[in-house]
Amino acid sequence: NYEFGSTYAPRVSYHFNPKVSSYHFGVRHPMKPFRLMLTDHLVSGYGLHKIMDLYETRKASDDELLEFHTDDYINFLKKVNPDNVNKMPRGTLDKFNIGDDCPIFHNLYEYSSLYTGASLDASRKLLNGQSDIAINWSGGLHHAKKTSPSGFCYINDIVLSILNLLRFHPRVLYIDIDLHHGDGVQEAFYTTDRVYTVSFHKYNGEFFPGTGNYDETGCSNGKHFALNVPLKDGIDDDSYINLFKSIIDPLITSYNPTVIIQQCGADSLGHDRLGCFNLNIKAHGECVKFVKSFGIPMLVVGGGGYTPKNVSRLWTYETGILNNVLLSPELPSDIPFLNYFDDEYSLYPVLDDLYENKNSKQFLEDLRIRCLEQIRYLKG
Ligand code: ZL4
Ligand code: CA
Ligand code: ZN
Repeated sequence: NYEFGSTYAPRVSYHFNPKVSSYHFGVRHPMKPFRLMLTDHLVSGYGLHKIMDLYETRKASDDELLEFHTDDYINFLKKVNPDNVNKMPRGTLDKFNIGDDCPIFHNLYEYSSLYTGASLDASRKLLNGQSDIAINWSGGLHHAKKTSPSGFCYINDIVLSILNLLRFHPRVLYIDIDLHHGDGVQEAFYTTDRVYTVSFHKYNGEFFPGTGNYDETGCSNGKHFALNVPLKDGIDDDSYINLFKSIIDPLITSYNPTVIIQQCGADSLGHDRLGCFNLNIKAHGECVKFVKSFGIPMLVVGGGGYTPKNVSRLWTYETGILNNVLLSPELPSDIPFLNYFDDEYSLYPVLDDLYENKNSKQFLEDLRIRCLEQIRYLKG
């Protein structure tokens, strides 16, 4: 490991509770909280826990969850369990969107309040100036709605953290590089100019959650304060990085946010179980490094990511970046679950060899121009 970029040495805090990795969505469900345990072991295996402030996080309180979600929904989450779920009044499961994506599993409420508590703790560290960068890999559950779960997300820890940050921050920028559209966060702040949301994602009108075309740009006071970057299968490292930088650079300069929250969903990597992009770990990380280079306080959260070994590689690499440390490719040999990495004992496996890039040069250039036109509305 060696250090880089010594000019900006942010104070970094890392928010985690090992308990959050012990819940099970059910056999074969792609969302595996265990990936968080794997990440934590790799982070400490590389010695990164020694250079950050570590906080074991608490559960968010009901009152905190009610800052965004409805009473009705929170009460349902609190009382439902696998044994009583089929005895609920008719229509309850449909009303609360319970099914294969969002199943009722044991201690679901505890799981949700734990990852949310970690994001709220992290946002508090930024608010009181004790951290410049606060990390919660267990958060980033961007689909959850005010009155229901969606796409593996029950409580929207991002919306709740942004609401917390808005108490003192005039302008919050939300950047979402998960494979999926950050619909829950976009929707929550669609009519305000105090939060700018931007999401890069796979889009074809059908792919989950179905929203996120470039014509969704906000409404009312929020008109021109939402940006969507709809992409096709197979996007590669260079195309993604170029597009990301050429959008985020003018966006940060024009909007001038006082705090940034970046959702780092790992399903945009190549070889993801639910994915269709061709990104390598270093390219994904380059997007985090670029945002960090502006020196604006950052809340960094996880999100999707369905090939656990690569999720943990990525988030460990990004923890390094946020601490100005470039990690050696050689994995630490003394970590629990080392056998998970037996495909290749490297932090940087080749992940860009699966899909054809369906994003032509012309398509990407048109998209870039469209996005820059949107950003230009911010001036004057
Ligand atoms: C699964 O194998 O596209 C859930 C979900 C459970 C186990 C057993 C049930 C088998 C893939 C997905 C049947 C599963 C049918 N099990 C799932 C329209 C859909 C309806 C549900 O990264 N079926 C819904 C949600 C997406 C849909 C993506 C991304 C979250 C995030 C942030 C959420 N939902 C079609 C799918 C399986 C399953 C296998 C699955 N679900 C893949 N994509 C979806 O943005 C955390
Ligand atoms: Ca996204
Ligand atoms: Zn996703």
